[in-house]
Amino acid sequence: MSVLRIAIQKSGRLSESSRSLISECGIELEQMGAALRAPASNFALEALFLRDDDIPGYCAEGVVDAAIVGLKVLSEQGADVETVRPLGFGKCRLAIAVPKSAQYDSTASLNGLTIATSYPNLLQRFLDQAGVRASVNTISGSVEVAPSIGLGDAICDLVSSGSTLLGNGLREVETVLVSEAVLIRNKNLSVEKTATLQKLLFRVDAVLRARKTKYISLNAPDEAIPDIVKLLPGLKSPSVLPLALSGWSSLHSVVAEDDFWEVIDQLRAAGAQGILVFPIEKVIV
Ligand code: PRT
Ligand code: ZN
Repeated sequence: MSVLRIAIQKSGRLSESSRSLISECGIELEQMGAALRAPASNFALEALFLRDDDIPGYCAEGVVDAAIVGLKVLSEQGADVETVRPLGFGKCRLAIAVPKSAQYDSTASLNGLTIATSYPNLLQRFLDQAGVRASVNTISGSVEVAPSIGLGDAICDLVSSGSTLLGNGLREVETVLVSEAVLIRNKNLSVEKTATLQKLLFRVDAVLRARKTKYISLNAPDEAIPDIVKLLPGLKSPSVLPLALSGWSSLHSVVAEDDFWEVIDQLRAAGAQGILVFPIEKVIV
């Protein structure tokens, strides 16, 4: 089988989660010290550790076959690659912020301002779409201090919790792009490498689905089962097993992480007791 070469960020916010994903797919990387590449011992894959800014270009050129990278790096560079999956980690947004005291009503308030950013292309595209005429000042780092040192009236930078903006006396006013880590691939992979990528994707999907779901078991009086089954659609429908105590059953199913607490409240109201919740490692449908 052809070895798939995949790039991940060397050191930074996406590194650990990228490595965890590969490891949860059951793929063991044999990294020697600080080596920039690591073959997998049990899968036709080799990982390359790169700076995030280099990843989209290398993938487009075919230096690597696939990669994990932030959507905003990819969109800023406009590299010619195919986005295969959003991966659910590295979530952040590219946002415009103004000093707390500045008057701001709508995008029209940006007219005539100078906006400091490290993402000039994404910002310019946003301004063009909004019909705003502002000047873009490209700076490479510490964008959040720009207004206080006279380098701009506003900034366009990445935000996750918002505490950096707050600490610099800035207020978020517009979202330019919502970003997360994505899996990308080169557009001209050989048939063999495409097959290896499909095999990897099968595992990635099982891991991502598992991260979004929990396994749940509970006890309920038999008359409550119809109501509880409606609340627990599961993968097909819940398993129902009789308890030793007559008139009672145990139900087993999966619930989505997103509406988990809501469902728990409804299950209790429907008569469920002894609710146990377990993490799931893989979900294969
Ligand atoms: O060395 P290399 O070039 O590879 O790394 P880098 O320094 O360019 O990137 P890195 O490791 O900082 O970020 C990698 C990826 O993580 C980014 O491309 C994003 O997709 C994602 N990510 C998620 C973030 C953030 N959250 C984030 N909050 N990247 C940067 N930030 C910064 C932001 O620039 C700002 O300075 O964190 C600050 C804001 O954080 P809050 O929590 O205070 O809002
Ligand atoms: Zn970078």
